Amino acid sequence: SAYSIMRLFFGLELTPSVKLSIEKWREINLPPLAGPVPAANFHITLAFLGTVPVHQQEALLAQADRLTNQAFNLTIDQMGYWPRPRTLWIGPSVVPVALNNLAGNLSAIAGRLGLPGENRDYVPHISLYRKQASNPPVCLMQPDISASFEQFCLFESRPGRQGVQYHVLARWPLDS
Ligand code: 3AM
Repeated sequence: SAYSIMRLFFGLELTPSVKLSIEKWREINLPPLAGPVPAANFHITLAFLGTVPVHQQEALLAQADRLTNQAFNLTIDQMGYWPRPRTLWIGPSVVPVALNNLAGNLSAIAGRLGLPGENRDYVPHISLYRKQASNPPVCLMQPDISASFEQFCLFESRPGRQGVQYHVLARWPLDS
C-alpha cells in the first residue's frame, strides 16, 4: 500500500509567525545561497524514522502516546554549517534538558522498532539551505528568535514536483 513507502520523522512544528521571523532574518542577513528551504518547510527534526512499514505504524503511535515529556522554550540564536549534508542551519545555543530527553525518547522508540536512528549527538536545528557547498559568509547579525513548544508531531515527508512537502500526521501534547 502507499503507506508502506511513507517517509516519517518526529519533529517540532513552527508557527507561521516564527517561520516568518526566520524568513525575514534570512533575507536580511544572508545573500541568496544554493538550495533554499522554503519557509513553509521550516521545522526542527526530533528523530528521523525513514520508511516505516505498515505493520509497525501502530506500535510507533502507541509508544509515542506513552511519553510524558515536558514543554520547553527555545531561543534560536546561532547559525551552523555541516559540510557533509551541505546544510546551513540556525538553532539554539542552549538546549533545554526537556528537549534532549524528548529527542532521546523518540530515537529510542525508533531503535526499538529497528528503524534507522542517528549515531551523532542530537543537535536541534532548522535547515535553511541544503546545497551550500562551502562555509557560509559571515552574517551581519545572529538570529534572536524565541518560540515555545507545547507539542511534538509525527511528520510525513512527501516528494513532489515542487520539492518536498511536510504533512503533520499526528500531534502529542507536552506537559506544561
Ligand atoms: O530536518 P533536517 O533538514 O535536518 O535531512 C532530513 C531532514 O533533516 C533528514 O530528516 C529530516 C526530514 O526529512 N533525513 C533524511 N534522510 C535521513 C537519514 N537517512 C535524514 N536524517 C537521518 N538519516
